[in-house]
Amino acid sequence: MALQACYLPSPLLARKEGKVKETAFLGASVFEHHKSGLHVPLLRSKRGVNASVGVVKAQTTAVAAPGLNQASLQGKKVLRKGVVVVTGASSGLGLATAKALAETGKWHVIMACRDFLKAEKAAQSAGMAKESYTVMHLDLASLDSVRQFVHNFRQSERPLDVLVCNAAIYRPTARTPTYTADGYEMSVGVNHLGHFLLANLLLEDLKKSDYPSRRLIILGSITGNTNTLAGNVPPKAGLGDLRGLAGGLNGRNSSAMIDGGDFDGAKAYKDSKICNMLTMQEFHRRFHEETGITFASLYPGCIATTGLFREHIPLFRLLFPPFQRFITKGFVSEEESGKRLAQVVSDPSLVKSGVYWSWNKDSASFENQLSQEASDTAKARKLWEVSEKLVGLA
Ligand code: NDP
Ligand code: PMR
Repeated sequence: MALQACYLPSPLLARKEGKVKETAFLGASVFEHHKSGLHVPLLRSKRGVNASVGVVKAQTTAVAAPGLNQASLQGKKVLRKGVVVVTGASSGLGLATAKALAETGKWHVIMACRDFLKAEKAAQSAGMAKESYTVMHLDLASLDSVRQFVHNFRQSERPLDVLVCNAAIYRPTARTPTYTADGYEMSVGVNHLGHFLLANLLLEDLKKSDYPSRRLIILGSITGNTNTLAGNVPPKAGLGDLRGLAGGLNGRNSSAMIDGGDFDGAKAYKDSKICNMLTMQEFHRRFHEETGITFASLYPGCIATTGLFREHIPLFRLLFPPFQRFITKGFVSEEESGKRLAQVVSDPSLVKSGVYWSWNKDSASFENQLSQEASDTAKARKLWEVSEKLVGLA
């Protein structure tokens, strides 16, 4: 039987190993071995925790748990790194966040990306240390791929402490819809439905984590909130009564737009962001009290230089950064936005659940107000129920 050394969840440590004490230090777990010379890591079988540590020790070779370094194995104090999955970490905000977290030395980043090679190269050119990240394949445009990712992640036997649903596509110049492998309009399929399935499946893994603060973060945006100037730039976001989504969002027997209207690529993106913000709040209502998991969304600022605008016309890509930098003053660099999202992942002061975070001009975080539609509880429930059906959870 293949066995791997790993950390037991803290309640198990307390129960099975009277000599081990856990304390929380700077958002990470510190395991202190009280008896000197206790260097042998605890062991767990592939199928679960092995109760008989002594027997197992005699039969197996210990293998360092993923995310553990040699120094921590040899020392008396062992600090477990947090494990965070970041979708779309191959560019822009996701990459900057992965880099910011990796640089702290306290996080192992699972870069969940559709293009393995691009992600690997991005991590290298960002200067991320090899042992600070793992690239795993995830194509949110395929529900099979989402399920496969979850399977592969579980095979890795890493715990899951934080999930960041960051990946997105924006198709402002598309005249006709494109579709995911499952037949859903691409922007909503990738940005909302793929993440909806991923987050629901990985909720089980977050529940099992012994990390002091477990979080599920879903990116929102100002352009999905019609209580802002940016949110009033046409086409405005709006889900209507969800008739297009309920009809299958497939452009054949239903519209490719959530509200049942004519296809508009820019609106589809903004609609998907409303879905992201409603989903976060519905997760909070359904699971926060029971699990203690923090659910959060955010607007990281206008990161006008990222690949999100790759399909926009060249003139837009030229003028958008100076427009945001000098006119609206909403511009934020990729590096700064990465620090903001990294804060939502790990800062002990941002632990409140159900919050949509934003930052002021001095880069101080605050709890922002969502638009009426983006905080509509009845719509959030309906969106959840329809989405469950579309991704095969109900
Ligand atoms: P980028 O285009 O730079 O990053 C998007 C990431 O998503 C890329 O890594 C991309 O992969 C990935 N992705 C796209 N499609 C898929 C898919 N099918 N499966 C898996 N991954 C996929 O954009 P940003 O960094 O700007 O956007 C990140 C998040 O920030 C988004 O949720 C966006 O809505 C949000 N946001 C951005 C703002 C901005 O001003 N830029 C403002 C507010 C919110 P690949 O590299 O392979 O293309
Ligand atoms: Mg906007 C007043 C402030 C402000 C801010 C913070 C943004 C953010 N935008 C603002 C204002 C305006 N924008 C105004 C006044 C205009 C009309 C000239 C304008 C236009 C505009 C366009 C055409 N803005 C855009 C676009 C896009 O294609 C981007 C978009 O909607 O992507 C979905 C966009 C954005 N503006 C923002 C932000 C953050 C975006 C990008 C993406 C996003 O919401 O994720």
